[in-house]
Amino acid sequence: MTELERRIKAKIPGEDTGIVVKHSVCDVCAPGPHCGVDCYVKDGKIIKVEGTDSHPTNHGLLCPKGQSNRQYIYRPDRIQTPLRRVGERGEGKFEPISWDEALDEVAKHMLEYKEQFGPQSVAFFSGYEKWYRPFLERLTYAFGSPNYGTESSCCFTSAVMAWRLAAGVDKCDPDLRNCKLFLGWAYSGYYNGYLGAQPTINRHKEGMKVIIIDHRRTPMAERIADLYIQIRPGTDAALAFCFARELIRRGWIDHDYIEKNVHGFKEYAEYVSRFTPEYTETITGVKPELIEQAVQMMHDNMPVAINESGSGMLHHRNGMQGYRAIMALSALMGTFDRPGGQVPAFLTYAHSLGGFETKEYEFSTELRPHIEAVGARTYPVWEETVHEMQSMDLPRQILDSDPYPIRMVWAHGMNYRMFSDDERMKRALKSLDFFVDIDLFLTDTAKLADIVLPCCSGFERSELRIHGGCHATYTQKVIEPMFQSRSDTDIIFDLAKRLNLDDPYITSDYDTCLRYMLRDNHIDLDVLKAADGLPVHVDEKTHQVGTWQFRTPSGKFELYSERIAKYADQGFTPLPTMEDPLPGDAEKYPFMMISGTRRPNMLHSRLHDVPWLQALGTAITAEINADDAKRLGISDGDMVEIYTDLGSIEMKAKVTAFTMAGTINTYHGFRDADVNKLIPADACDRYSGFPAFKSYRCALRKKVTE
Ligand SMILES: Nc1nc2c(c(=O)[nH]1)N[C@H]1C(S)=C(S)[C@@H](COP(=O)(O)OP(=O)(O)OC[C@H]3O[C@@H](n4cnc5c(=O)[nH]c(N)nc54)[C@H](O)[C@@H]3O)O[C@H]1N2
Ligand SMILES: Nc1nc2c(c(=O)[nH]1)N[C@H]1C(S)=C(S)[C@@H](COP(=O)(O)OP(=O)(O)OC[C@H]3O[C@@H](n4cnc5c(=O)[nH]c(N)nc54)[C@H](O)[C@@H]3O)O[C@H]1N2
Ligand SMILES: [Mo]
Repeated sequence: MTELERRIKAKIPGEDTGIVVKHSVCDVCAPGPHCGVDCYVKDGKIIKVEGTDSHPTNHGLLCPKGQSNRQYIYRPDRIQTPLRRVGERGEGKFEPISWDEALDEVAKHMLEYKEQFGPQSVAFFSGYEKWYRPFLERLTYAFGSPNYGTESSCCFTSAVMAWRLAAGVDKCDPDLRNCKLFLGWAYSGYYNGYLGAQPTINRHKEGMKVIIIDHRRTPMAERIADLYIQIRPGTDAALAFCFARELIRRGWIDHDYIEKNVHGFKEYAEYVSRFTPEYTETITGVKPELIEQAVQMMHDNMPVAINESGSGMLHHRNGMQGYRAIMALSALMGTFDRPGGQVPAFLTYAHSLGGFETKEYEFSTELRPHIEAVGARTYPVWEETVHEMQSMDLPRQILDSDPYPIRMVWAHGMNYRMFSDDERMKRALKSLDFFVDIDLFLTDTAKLADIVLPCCSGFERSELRIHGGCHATYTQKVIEPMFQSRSDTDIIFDLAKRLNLDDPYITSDYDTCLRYMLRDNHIDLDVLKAADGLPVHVDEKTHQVGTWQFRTPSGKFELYSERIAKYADQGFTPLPTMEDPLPGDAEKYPFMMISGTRRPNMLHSRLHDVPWLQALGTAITAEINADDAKRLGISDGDMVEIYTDLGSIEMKAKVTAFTMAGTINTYHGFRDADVNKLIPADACDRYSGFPAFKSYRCALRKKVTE
């Protein structure tokens, strides 16, 4: 082997080897930390990826998902050209067509439905991907439809609702650096946010105390919990009420803070007074001694910062109110907007929290028409606080045409298996007059479409990304878009030009729109673009701790929500209250099913077909407590059937001591054992519309094989 061959084999960049390094971000978690990725490119192909050493969020690290980026983007089922359906819906038979043919046909249908049924008959949807959302939202409203909706109708937004109702802020960050106790409510950092896990472990080593509250004994709980509390899923509100009661009873609350900043304290104190430790145990399964210990630890280790969970706390019938109950503790302890407590944060751009504000919201929503959006009537508290369609109600409205028909859906990366009762969603998509899906891969959802459009991956485009700690990147296009794929935003602008829209922005281009959104920031897009795809620090932190002006009707932290009070006649309660998370037939369906717990090597449905990650164990498993398994005669590795009134699925049993007795822990997004077949659409939170993915009654039996 020559020296040059050796250098090429070792993937060493250089003029002689023809290998160049280009900087981008990992687009697997969206939004996520947007970890910096160095792509080694030779002959237009990425031959290696590495974390960017100088990157402020990942400091050179990449998780297994990030490491597998090449296998993800070079999957053999990438869509190569725009496609037009020639077979039955779902059959997967398509003919290749040109971009012009495809977009002309789509625009023709859109304009027809607009003319015949009104612009609201066309809905626009985005799956988990976030980077193009401001543009898609503006397109929807410029077209005249109110029906822009996303995957965020079942992800995290319920927490945003809780915070907007309580304080008028989008979110809060636990102030890890300054707290003495980290209340890790549903905290599983190793599995769903490893970059945040290490600082937590480091702070624990420095003496920060940790309480973890989870129904599963996670590796995180094993490693750092000074106190681990195992709780029945979906019952956290009761525990939070009991903590509140005990703190109030002992006088361990901040009376001055409450007097100045809190609305509804008296009513709240009166409500929580019934949650004695003994009563709370009957709901949560948590022993009074543990509650006692936790409350004492909180008092001894002020200030307390509380973990904020994106789904574990929210995928329950009472998720939003439960979240409010937990966050209320920060108001009682006087730690909201105080060092070591909950620090107010804003969605800066495309669902990322940069620590500074932009004009994204204005750009996205200023053209929103005054027409009732999908879900607005079913979920009035959602409509009150969120201002986009509640997509969980989309299948119902498509099928029932109530209050008006939806004829067409334009979707970016839709995965129908994301929805509860997903067979209903599939029926709804099949019943549409026209359905367009844009994806990298010919997914089962794309197979239902009339027109499928190929988009490119993050490495095949340049785009703005925001990172926590006031950083922004304009990424480098690392390779040319594969086959005929294009970036989602180019597709949006191209469609917009065909729709006769009276909007100079959505008919222009990506950078023009960005300049509009960044117009009052001290961010020069040209400086970002000249930074070789590396992050630039943005010197404009918007919030100083301790200065928060409550954006609520009372001007205070609302334990009693005046905005919910407007809907009291429809049975919504202004105080967070405890509701039974598990109504139904306990004899027939004795188990509680938790679905979609995160795993380090999986991200929803998008990585199931990536070989390296499969090798790390994507086996479809149902985790069952060892005592339950013994009682039912189930051994590790047996096939079991999990069933509800809606259907049944088969999975391999994983018998474990880590899962709580009476619960079954499963994973979502699988073609063959699709857990969302089992959860009816009405098993959801009436406030947020979020499905009860993480607390639904089911039964279990061993599969008998002849
Ligand atoms: N590797 C990986 N990371 C991810 C994702 C992924 O798919 N893969 N998805 C990302 C996305 S979109 C989201 S929304 C977030 C979700 O992030 P989280 O909201 O943190 O969600 P989970 O990991 O499901 O839950 C965290 C912990 O809460 C526990 N839990 C579940 N239900 C309850 C409950 O009722 N009470 C209590 N006390 N604990 C409960 C679970 O056992 C788990 O250990 O993760 C993000 N991170
Ligand atoms: N049972 C159960 N169900 C759940 C959950 C649960 O915990 N349990 N979690 C819920 C939550 S929190 C979430 S976030 C959702 C997951 O939300 P999903 O939308 O189901 O997420 P993905 O599986 O990543 O699917 C998104 C699609 O986008 C495509 N895609 C990737 N990049 C791009 C791009 O740049 N452009 C376009 N146009 N497409 C792209 C992918 O190929 C994929 O087909 O699932 C929800 N459903
Ligand atoms: Mo999510």
